[in-house]
Amino acid sequence: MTDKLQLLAERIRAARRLTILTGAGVSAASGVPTFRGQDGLWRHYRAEDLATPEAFGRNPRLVWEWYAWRREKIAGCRPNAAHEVIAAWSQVFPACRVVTQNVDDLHVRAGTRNLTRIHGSLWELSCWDGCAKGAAGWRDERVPLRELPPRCPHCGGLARPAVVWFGEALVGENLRAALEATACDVFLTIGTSAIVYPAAGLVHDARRQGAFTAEINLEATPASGTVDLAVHGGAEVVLPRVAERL
Ligand code: BV8
Repeated sequence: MTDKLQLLAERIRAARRLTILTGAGVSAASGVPTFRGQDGLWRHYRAEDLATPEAFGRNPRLVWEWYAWRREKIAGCRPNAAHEVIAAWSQVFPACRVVTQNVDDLHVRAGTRNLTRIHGSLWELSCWDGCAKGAAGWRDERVPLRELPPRCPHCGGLARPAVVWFGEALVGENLRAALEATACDVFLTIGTSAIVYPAAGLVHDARRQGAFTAEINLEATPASGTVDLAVHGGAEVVLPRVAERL
């Protein structure tokens, strides 16, 4: 492991452009449940039953009960050492870009710069009925939410979580930023099962452009066979150990 950490530190130190893709595993040490792990969110629910516009259209209250529960759980969570190292690198490296699939905003709370939240945020809502003012979305950090489902403050219609559901396109500017970030010298994919696209395709795009690619995860994923370096360990343990070698 130590040799791998030393190699990764050397690659990061020599990099001009560093891109970091994160998934739920980066927030696991903060107490935020992952999706597909042993105690994951999807074990109690089927993604298709909750994280799709069809599911919301069928039963907005059920979907909101799930998101309200996640908001309450995440409200009590704090950024962990993995978030802190990534935030520090985003402030120190002039060309460090962070692309997260996470909707918990813990990277935001850790002070991460050049951050693209490609699946949106649990702390932002938008108008399900698509009214002009509500379509852009608004921040709502109330815990608990007094009424379920919450209403759009602009038109009184249904509000939805401003996240990207399965079958929904990513917001154009976020997808563009994520794709641009694959033009880099070092691409780290950290704490993601590498199953959800287009996020899972980014490491392949980076490799095709000549980036040194590395994965930090507790277990092997579909990306493990692609990356130049696979480090098995918790992000909250590995990242500080790499940082101390820089
Ligand atoms: C789209 C909602 C097109 C918010 C989520 C090819 C190309 C394009 C699309 C597709 C494609 N193939 C299939 C699709 C469709 C689909 C998809 O990818 N399906 C999968 C299931 C096969 N993709 C989409 O629908 C996307 N939309 O492409 O639209 C389009 C174009 C035009 C017009 C219309 C449509 C939208 C995808 C976004 C879906 N929304 N969530 C929410 O409620 O959260 S996805 C959900 O999974 C989360 O957002 C999460 O971010 C994401 C990925 O999960 P992970 O973060 O990886 O978490 P997971 O639990 O799976 O894994 C955790 C990992 O951490 C594990 O590996 C574990 O070992 C590790 N770990 C745990 N602890 C630690 C750790 N690692 C390190 N340290 C630790 N301590």
